[in-house]
Amino acid sequence: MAVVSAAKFNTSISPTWCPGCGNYGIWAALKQALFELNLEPHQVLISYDIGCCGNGANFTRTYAFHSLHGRAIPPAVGAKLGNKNLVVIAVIGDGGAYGEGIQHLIHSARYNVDITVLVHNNQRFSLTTGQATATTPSKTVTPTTPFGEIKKPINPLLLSLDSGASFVARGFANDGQHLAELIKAAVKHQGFSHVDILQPCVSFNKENTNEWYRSVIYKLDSHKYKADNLLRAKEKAEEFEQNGKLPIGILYQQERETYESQIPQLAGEPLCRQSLEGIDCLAKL
Ligand SMILES: Cc1ncc(C[n+]2csc(CCOP(=O)(O)OP(=O)(O)O)c2C)c(N)n1
Ligand code: SF4
Repeated sequence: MAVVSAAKFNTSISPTWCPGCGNYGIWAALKQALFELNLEPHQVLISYDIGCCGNGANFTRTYAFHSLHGRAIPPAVGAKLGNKNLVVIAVIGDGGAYGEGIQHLIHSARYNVDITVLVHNNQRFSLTTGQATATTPSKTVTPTTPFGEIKKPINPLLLSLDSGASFVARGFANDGQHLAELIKAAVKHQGFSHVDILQPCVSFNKENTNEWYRSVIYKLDSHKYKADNLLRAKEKAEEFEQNGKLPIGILYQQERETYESQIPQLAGEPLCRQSLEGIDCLAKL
């Protein structure tokens, strides 16, 4: 019998994340979003980074590519250029997205490739037991910062706004319904979508706990906050630094031509279906 729920995106393998990990909420919201978008597993390609978040590759039934650390975005871009009919998503941690592979976030935002990047932001390199990343707050003690982090954290939403991302949002792992709505909007958006997801890591981040997040998070009211203004979005992105509050929701959305829509060779049939007949690859050598 056909499965007609988000469970159709399950594999036979159960998640191995720590009990209480925020990755469970993100995983459930992602499957719910794909289900509500009426997508079938074969219509979706998820490129996973290395890390706890990347282990979702084993538990989620879609096409999947498990990349190198910090490199989930380039294969996602390649997949989209190769088959524009696929829904393409990159799942990546803050260590990979905002540290080791930060250039890929900046450039694919600038290109406005039509992919969705979901960052599991737990403010630690969690799979390798909790070292500081680029989003770890100053003064935090971790295995690599035993006397407290002395560097200033980066603001990932400001970074992608400044890089030209046409959809920028922030979600919370443990507010599944709200997060599923954000993921749906991000996937539907034609262009580069960046969703930074606040994700409690119960094993290696004892500061940014579920309770702490709930005390500082508030939802953007779409009747009062219009996400069409870059300056306003930047102000929202910086609110935590100003008043200690973390707005979740869509901060910015703008229609802008995608990279692939401007390349004549990508018009018509997806590249992977185009015939190579009559093309002499060595002609100009
Ligand atoms: C090129 C490379 N550098 C470092 C590592 C070691 N490594 C594996 S997982 C990981 C931490 C991942 O942290 P993050 O990207 O934040 O994801 P999380 O585990 O928190 O989900 C590191 C540093 C690696 N596998 N490859
Ligand atoms: S180490 Fe942290 S991020 Fe990794 S599975 Fe455990 S709680 Fe989740």
